[in-house]
Amino acid sequence: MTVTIARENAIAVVTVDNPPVNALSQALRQALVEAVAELDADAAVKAVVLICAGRTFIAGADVNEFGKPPQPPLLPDVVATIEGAKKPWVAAIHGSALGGGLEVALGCAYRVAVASASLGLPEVKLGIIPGAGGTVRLLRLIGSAAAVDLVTSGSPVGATKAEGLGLIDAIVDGDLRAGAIGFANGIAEKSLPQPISSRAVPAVEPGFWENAEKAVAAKAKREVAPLRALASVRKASETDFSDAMAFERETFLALRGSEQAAALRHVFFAERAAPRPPELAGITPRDIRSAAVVGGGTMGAGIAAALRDAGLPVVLIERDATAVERGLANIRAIYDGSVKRGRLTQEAADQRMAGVTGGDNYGLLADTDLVIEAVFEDLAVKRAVFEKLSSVCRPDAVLATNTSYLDPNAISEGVSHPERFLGLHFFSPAHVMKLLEIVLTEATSPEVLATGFALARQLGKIPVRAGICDGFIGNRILKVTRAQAERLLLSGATPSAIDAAMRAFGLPMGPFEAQDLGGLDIAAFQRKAARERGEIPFAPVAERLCALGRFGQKTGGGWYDYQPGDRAPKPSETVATVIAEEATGRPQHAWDEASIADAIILPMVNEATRILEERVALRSADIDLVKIHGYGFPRWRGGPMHYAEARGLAEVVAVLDRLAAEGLADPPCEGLRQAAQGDSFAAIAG
Ligand code: T1G
Repeated sequence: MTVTIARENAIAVVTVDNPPVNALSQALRQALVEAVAELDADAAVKAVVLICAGRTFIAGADVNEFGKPPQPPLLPDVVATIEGAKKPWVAAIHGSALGGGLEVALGCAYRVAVASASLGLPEVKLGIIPGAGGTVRLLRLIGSAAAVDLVTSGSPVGATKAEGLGLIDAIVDGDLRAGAIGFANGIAEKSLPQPISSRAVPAVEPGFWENAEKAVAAKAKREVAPLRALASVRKASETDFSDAMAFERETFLALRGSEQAAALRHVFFAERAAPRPPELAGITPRDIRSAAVVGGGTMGAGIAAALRDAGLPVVLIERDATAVERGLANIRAIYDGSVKRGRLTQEAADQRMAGVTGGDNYGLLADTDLVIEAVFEDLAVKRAVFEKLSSVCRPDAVLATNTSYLDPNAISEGVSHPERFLGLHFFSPAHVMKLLEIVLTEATSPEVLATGFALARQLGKIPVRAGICDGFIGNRILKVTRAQAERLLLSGATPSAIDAAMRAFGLPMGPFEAQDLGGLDIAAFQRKAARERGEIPFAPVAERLCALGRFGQKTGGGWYDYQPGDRAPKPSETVATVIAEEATGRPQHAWDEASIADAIILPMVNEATRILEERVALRSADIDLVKIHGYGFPRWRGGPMHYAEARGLAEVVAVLDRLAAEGLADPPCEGLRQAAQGDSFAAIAG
């Protein structure tokens, strides 16, 4: 880490260089305090530019220091020192000024930025709140409403919006360093602006804080930090600066040690580790500059849109001209929806569509770098596709299947150069869901696996390596969750109580609402395939509902009844009768939210541990990412594996033993018992 000072006539340029993102380590904080003293003492210096080397301005406090006791100089003191400097400091921002980085910039007398810069206070996404004056200075600069939005959402704003808010003083065109020096020369002879900390807080409308609290609570649900952040901004508007700073610091320190903060930090680092798995270190991926999708249904169209969103030209192959048109229409519908929701301009949508070529001639793929198959989940149909691809594509073209439940080893039988084949399991809607399970076959080469991970980075997805088993990682766990949910139905719980308990736990919806939304027939199809493999899937009630044609919302009834045009689930007498019949003779239990959550979540952990033992997943954090990004597991719980470790694996084993003794769950697998001895999954996987 270095902080260098250069002098451009009367302007001193302080350059921070602390790769990879100029995080505010203890050494950097110390160097900034020393720079203020040095430059205050230099009469030749009339103004100071604070700029960063590398990809970004200061991106925040060093998250690696969070688990340790704070070391002086504390960031609030660093910011106060800059704010109290005798010479005006100008923050020159590129990349992202985030968290403590923006707080340092708020200590400066001025802020300028390049147009591509972003500024934000993402602390609530780490389960904390700004801890160096962000909630106390911001509203003094941009007003309470804008400050509340920035602080409680954690979302950054671009430089143009920042300028409109008054968060920055100017946008610099061209070279930032030269532009910032020019700006500094322009203010050097002016009197220092009033420090933000001593500015008055703009008044708010009556009821502002009460309305803000309702809005933030509705969005935050069970996350603690956003409401605490709001409380800190409100405190800043109702008390003097020093009291507000004390309140902010006290709140920040209390949250920093919280379970939610630990969970969100775990996810933060897991997401950053995922695209660069250690087992692929040093392996060069193939370049992907063109792609094709075979199959223009829901998944194929979503995958094509995801590829286009990443700027790749796409060929959409279907079996005939009519199917091609239907596939193109499916992609166009995705972009029309984005335009309608204001996510894309019409021009951008047209440009995305222009990059898609439809055709029913595989010869179009003769020079395509990557082809993803997304046709009907039938082995013979898929094999036929890959037989054609093997004969028309380049031998080094990467061939991928998007299958959810079939065996990629079986699909790839007969593919030429099988080392270039892998599974790329997208989640619907494929252009939205972040998770991408990258499934290797017995033949997949490390280079092609690395290409899958590089593609994920190109698409902005979270990649997780998966070995082959029924359902890979996510859907295999989902099968256990659904079987568990039915076990609870037969022991006295109702679909509504189970769904409510899972929503209370933090899931976006419960297992029965989710099945009604997706359709019960999909799982029925998978259970039929499982029976053909000699397995005995447990779904006595679901089987009977399917036999009654109750496939969910699309048939007006599934686990719940639905009034025409109304998607609100209503408890169903028909379903209650089927449950009662199937539950006959079975012991009944009194269930509450906590016991239901245990009986659903802990078997999830048990199955996930089996997945680790079998090396289908290599790391417990990968399984957390699968559940968070593929199935909506709450981030603030860190994922099922982090949740289990935080709760204590010995307790998890004890609860599962109790449930198993009552026939309500499988007993803990050997790997879970072993992990419990060290209270960590590291013993059986990283
Ligand atoms: N501390 C330490 N390391 C960090 C870091 C941070 N704040 N942010 C990123 N890294 C590492 C990351 O682990 C990875 O490391 C590398 O940088 C590239 O990250 C007092 C208390 C800045 C937008 O929440 O949003 O300030 O794997 O792959 O896609 O009020 O990183 O290469 O070894 O994400 O270009 C507030 C979090 C902290 C910013 C860049 N700040 N970071 O994205 O690169 S709390 C944040 C990001 C705070 C104050 C409070 C992104 C990025 P490695 P990357 P990127």
